[in-house]
Amino acid sequence: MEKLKGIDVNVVNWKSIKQEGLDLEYAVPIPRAIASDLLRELESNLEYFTGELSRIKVFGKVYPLPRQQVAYGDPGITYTYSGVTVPALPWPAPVLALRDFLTALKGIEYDFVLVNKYRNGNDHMGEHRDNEPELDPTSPIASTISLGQERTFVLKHRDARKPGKDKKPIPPVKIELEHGSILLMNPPTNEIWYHSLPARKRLMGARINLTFRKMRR
Ligand SMILES: O=C(O)CCC(=O)C(=O)O
Repeated sequence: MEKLKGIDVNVVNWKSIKQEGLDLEYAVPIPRAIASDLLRELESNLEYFTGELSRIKVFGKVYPLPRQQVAYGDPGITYTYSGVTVPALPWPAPVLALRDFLTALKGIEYDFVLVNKYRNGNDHMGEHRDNEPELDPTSPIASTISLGQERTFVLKHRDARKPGKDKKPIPPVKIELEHGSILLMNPPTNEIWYHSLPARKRLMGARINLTFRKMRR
């Protein structure tokens, strides 16, 4: 993806979103036409996990994952999902180009990416935190690149999820993730806030999200 190299990373208009324990940076640095080329290239090159890795276990019952998923990374990196550990697959060229673009933008050297494909508005991701022990705690945990259908990303403070009198009335933070956008979740966001991508039944378009991470080694 040579076109990514032509984007001037010094003029990106970053928006900072801050609250107690929350530190996000959001921008749309990839122009529409380039983002659409990238989406097409990923759609024709990526193959998603099948079998055991395309299912999740909830309270002991197994369900199909409500989205498609695949993981890439440097040699030696493994990925644990629903109790199964697999080696990250070798980087495909368009994904590597996006990783290098992030390094040019923010100077962070990511070594792993989880790719999620939401085929339409029914596909979603439930509330969770990316606080796995193998993640490097000093790097922005996930630098999320969004391509395709715009979807709402919802963050909820951990105290707003507590039951009964411990629950605090902290409103959720909602961000529309646009085609060609990047969201950085800086520490300590992932300790204190949960995030999700709720279903939006009326939306028909597909979205690919790439969440880059740096593993502790
Ligand atoms: O699709 C998204 O923007 C959310 C991805 C996400 O939460 C994750 O990969 O942990």
